[in-house]
Formats: sequence, C-alpha cells, structure tokens
Amino acid sequence: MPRALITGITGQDGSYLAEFLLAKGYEVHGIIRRASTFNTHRIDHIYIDPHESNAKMLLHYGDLSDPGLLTELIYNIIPDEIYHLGAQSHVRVSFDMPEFTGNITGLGTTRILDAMRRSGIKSRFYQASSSEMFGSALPPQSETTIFQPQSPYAAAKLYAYWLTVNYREAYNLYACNGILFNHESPRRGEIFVTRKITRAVSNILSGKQHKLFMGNLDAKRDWGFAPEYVEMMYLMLQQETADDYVVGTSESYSVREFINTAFLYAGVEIEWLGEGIQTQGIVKSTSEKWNDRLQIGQVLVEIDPRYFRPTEVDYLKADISKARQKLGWEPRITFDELVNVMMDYDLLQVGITPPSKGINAVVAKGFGWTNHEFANAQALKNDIG
Ligand code: NAP
Ligand code: F7E
Repeated sequence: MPRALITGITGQDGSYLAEFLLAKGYEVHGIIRRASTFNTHRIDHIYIDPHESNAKMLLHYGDLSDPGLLTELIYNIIPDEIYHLGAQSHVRVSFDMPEFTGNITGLGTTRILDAMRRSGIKSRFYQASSSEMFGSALPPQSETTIFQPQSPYAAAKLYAYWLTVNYREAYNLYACNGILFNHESPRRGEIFVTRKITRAVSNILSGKQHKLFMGNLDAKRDWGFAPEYVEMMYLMLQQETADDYVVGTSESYSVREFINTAFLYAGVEIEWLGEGIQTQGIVKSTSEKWNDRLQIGQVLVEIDPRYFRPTEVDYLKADISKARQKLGWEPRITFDELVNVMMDYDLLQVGITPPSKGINAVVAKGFGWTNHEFANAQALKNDIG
C-alpha cells in the first residue's frame, strides 16, 4: 500500500488531497498543529479512530518550525510521497507577519527537503508553489516567465521554489514544483476573497450581515476548483522524471466580476456607482423572493482601504500548455460553476435552499470522490439540522 505524508492536511487542499489519496488506496499520514480549539473540521468526516483496523489516515502533531520533529516523522513514516502544503498562506497577512511567513512558508520547505537528504529516504516531494511568485509579470504566465514577487508571501514561496529546484539538481531528489494559480471551493478559508464574498452574499440574504466591505475590486485572478488541482499534485509525482508545472484554467476574472456572479446566482443584480474608495455596489434588481429583504438602490458593497495591499498583484492568467501536453491537464469546472458550487454550500449554511446548479455540475463532472462535507460542518448541521 503506497504511503503519503501531507503537511497542511487540515487546510483546503490538504483535506481534498487526503480524501483523494485514501480513495486511491493510500495510507495517509498528516501533520497537524496543536491548537487550543480543534482545527480538524475539514478532515473530521474522513477520520477513523486509529484503533480500528480500517484506519488509513494517521495524524501526527508537528510544526514546520521544528526541524528535529520533521526529520523524525519522515524517518519513522518512510513515505513514498511527501506533499508539502503547509504554509502561512495568506498574502495580506504576510505583510503583517513577514518574518513568520519567511520562517514557515519559506524555511519550512528547506527543513523537509533537508530531512529527506539527511535521512536518505527516497520520497517523492511536491512543493506547493504559487502563481503569486509571478507578481507583476505580465499575463499569461508560464513555467518560463520571470518571477517578480510582490509580497513577503510570494518572496517566501519563491525561496522555497528555488530550494526545491536546487535539491533536485544537487542531490538528485525527485522534487516537483506545482505552480498553482488560485483554486477555491466550499472549503476555502473564510478570509480569502472568494469565500469572503460567497459567505457575505449568503449572510446578507439571510439578514445576518448588512454590507460587504472589500479591497481592490479590479484585481484579476485565474480561479479554478481545488479538488481538480489536488489531482494534478498527485499526477506530478507519478511521472518518470520530476519537473515543475503551471496549473490554472487560462481564464481570468476580476474580483468585481466574482461579486456580480455570486449575487446574480442568488437572484440579485448589482450595479456599480462611483470610483476608487467611493465605489459602491447597489441593488439594481432582485428576484421576487428577496422583495421583503432588499430594496432597489440599497448599498450592499463598499470599499474599506484596510483590505488594500501595500503592493498588489494585478493580473494573473495561466499559460497551461506544458501541463496540457505532459500531464493531460484540462480544467473541467468553469468559473460560473465554481461560483455556483461555493454559493450553494454557503446558502445551505445559513439555511437558504440553494439553486444547486453548482452542486449538480460538480457531481456530473466526476468529483464523486469528495462529498464536500466541508469547513464548518458542525455549523451547517446546527443551522439546517
Ligand atoms: P490553507 O487552507 O491556508 O492551509 C494551510 C495549511 O498549513 C493548514 O493545514 C495549516 O494548519 C498549515 N500550517 C500553517 N502553518 C503551519 C505550521 N507552522 N506548521 C504546520 N502546519 C502549518 O492553504 P491551502 O489553500 O490549502 O493551500 C495549500 C498550499 O498551497 C499552501 O502552501 C498555499 O500557500 C499553497 N497555494 C495555495 C493556492 C490556493 O489558491 N489555494 C495556490 C497556490 C499555492 P492549520 O489548519 O492548523 O492552520
Ligand atoms: O485575494 C483582492 C486581493 O486573498 C485575491 C492564496 O491562496 O492565491 C491566494 O492569494 C485578490 C487580491 O488570494 C479583498 O487584493 C479585494 O488581489 O483571495 P485572495 P491571493 O492573494 O490571490 C495564491 C495563488 C496563493 O498562493 C495564496 O496562498 O482579491 N481583494 N478585496 C481581496 N482579498 C481579500 N482576501 N479580501 C478582500 O476583502
């Protein structure tokens, strides 16, 4: 039975990857951080008590700042594959915590690669590199685009990227960089922009929130569906030789377009007034069911400069030629379907029956290996149970 070790197993990608590998018959080991409250809500639904003979997912306490422990874990587990997804992954937060971000997001990779080198264990290694490393480089961005990072997060990821290349070349390790563009899902962390929007739309429609306060509405991102992207992580480690790949959809939309699409799916048309920090999103029209809750002209979106970044990444759009040709990559979930599935789940969380077009599309396109039990499963149960 193949054995995988996942850092960041409690995160969005780690949870999907664990589900995916378990479905493929892997024994999955994950590193979790000790916290004063439980932080395993994204993987609770696949957890089986390790005393049971069918338990195939085993969790170990650890931290990316602790090299001794990482070495010991790798030495004891002897994984066939290591998926290194753990990181301080929020770009805005990296401006507040640059050194911490460098330590965890950058040096964390060095600690794992060096543990592999020192122990002599021949695991295949996946590094969660990011499109943020392209920064201000013009789109479309590919594996040969020159990196121009625009944040402490991107600089830390770039350091980790080069360490991965260096250890591959210097020590002949099977080590890959997946340069993944933004990927989202109902399990996305609540302070990333997509989930912030889908939660806010749902909260506004259920009367739990009055307005959505946003930063830069004009930033453009290449947004894909996270479960598709974890399949690509796995594929990268199944190739004959290790290499680096860009993964995205090759389509790009602005934050403003994401907001429009999310509201529209729920039956609210938004019109934009003003410019810069005076920009407002107001209700232009609504479906009948919101007549008692929303009024035409009501302000639903405003700008709060607190959410601006000292330096912004304006425009990301992937050139996926290499992954297409070598890995057979073809994105399956469209932008609209992504917004819809996130909206479906966030509407459910606040007790509103969703249109379910997103859920149906995802199921129809073969993502049966995840049932989307997701972040805040308990809150969902409380709300609709
Ligand atoms: P995420 O939801 O923020 O998950 C991050 C994971 O890292 C969590 O499990 C977190 O644990 C763990 N972690 C953080 N600090 C740690 C530490 N000091 N020691 C051990 N574990 C630690 O991120 P994601 O969206 O799943 O992304 C996965 C990886 O891909 C990250 O490296 C991210 O930077 C990278 N990436 C993401 C995207 C994207 O669009 N999602 C695109 C490109 C690259 P807790 O649950 O305890 O916080
Ligand atoms: O921002 C703008 C913001 O925080 C997207 C991480 O997974 O993807 C992610 O990084 C855009 C930016 O993601 C708000 O300025 C406007 O231009 O969702 P985000 P990100 O910074 O692109 C990459 C690939 C990663 O590797 C990272 O780990 O949206 N934006 N207003 C806002 N963003 C947030 N969070 N909140 C706002 O209110």
